[in-house]
Amino acid sequence: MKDKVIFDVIGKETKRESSVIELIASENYVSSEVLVAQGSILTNKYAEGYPRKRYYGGCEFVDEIENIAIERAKSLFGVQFVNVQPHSGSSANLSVYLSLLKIGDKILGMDLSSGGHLTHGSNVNFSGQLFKFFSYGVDRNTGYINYDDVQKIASKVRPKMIVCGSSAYSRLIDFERFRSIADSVGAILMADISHISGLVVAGEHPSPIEFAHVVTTTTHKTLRGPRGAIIMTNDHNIFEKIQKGVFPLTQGGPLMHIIAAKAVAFYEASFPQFKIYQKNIVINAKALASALIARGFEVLTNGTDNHMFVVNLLKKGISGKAFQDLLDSCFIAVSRSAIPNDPKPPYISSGMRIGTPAITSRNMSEREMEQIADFISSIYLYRHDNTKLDSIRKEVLTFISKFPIPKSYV
Ligand code: DSN
Repeated sequence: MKDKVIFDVIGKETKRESSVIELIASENYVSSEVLVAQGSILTNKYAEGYPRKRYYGGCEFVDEIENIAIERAKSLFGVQFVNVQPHSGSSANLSVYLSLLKIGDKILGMDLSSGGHLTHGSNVNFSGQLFKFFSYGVDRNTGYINYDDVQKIASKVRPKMIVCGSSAYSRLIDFERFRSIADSVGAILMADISHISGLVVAGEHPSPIEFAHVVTTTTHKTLRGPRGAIIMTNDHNIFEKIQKGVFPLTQGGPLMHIIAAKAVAFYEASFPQFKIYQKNIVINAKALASALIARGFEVLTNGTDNHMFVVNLLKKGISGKAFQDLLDSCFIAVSRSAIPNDPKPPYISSGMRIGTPAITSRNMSEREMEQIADFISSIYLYRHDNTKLDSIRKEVLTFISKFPIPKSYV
């Protein structure tokens, strides 16, 4: 008998996803082929180990799938070695740290409130608890990473590893400069490109592959694949350590259904349409940032080079959490975000992160960015007027109904 309880709730989530303007920078809509692969019978299979070196029998077909996923990722990113097994960005980063460093080693990463990630040294995360993390932030005046400051901190701290990449930084990352800083102190450079990997594949953001010793990325953000991650390197010695660091050090059986879905996503990302999609993500992010600035919102760094930006709400007298809840009630999804030197705790925060990967998948363009900025601005203006908010809610629902979620992209 069907589990009505769970499938009813999945039905509600399906409706929610189709009826909100999705501006969460890390979310996207996968194709139905990605969905079918990740919902396939491959979930039944245990395959601890790697192709042709498994600890279970009957792995001939999952070997084929994993090899295809690896080859596709190699060609997409132009890299020599790829591990496609990490279950998530966090487990990918954990595997890298534990493979290449000793517990307690010093690592330099980006501060969480400047746009870094939990796994880049937060003290409530394994990273901050197992390793001695130091952090760099952004320039107080410009909001950009100040590479001279990073160099100064690195020279003082002399970390074993430098982590670059972020969850909420809207400007290009200079991987070459990071590498020269890492070299100057003998550190390994890890680039976590989880947010921007789709842009990297499409040439919309410089690639870290030739500069970083090791690169991690999730597969479900701009890359538009299933929830999961991969680890890449051009260094054979590093790769051998990473292989052991993923299995058996930090993971058991790989999720073969997810690896198949990753392979499908890599296939989709190899088409010219994917390049156009990534270009449009950036065009839309720039347009939405400008439209919000024109309506009196303060955007960190005054704009963006990538798929997202952060709105500073300090002068608006509303917290990130309160604005996120307000927008949620009007069918617009954003994620609140800390801002540099945020006076509020991360759970409340003073910023709002906005991204365009999902709405660009729904074929919105610059014209719609003006409309979305109008919605956000009116919702803020009429936040205490429920009648007015009700009429905006209706307009949002009518607007979003014109942009169905695509089932396929190639
Ligand atoms: N939670 C993800 C994000 O929203 O950026 C990063 O892991």
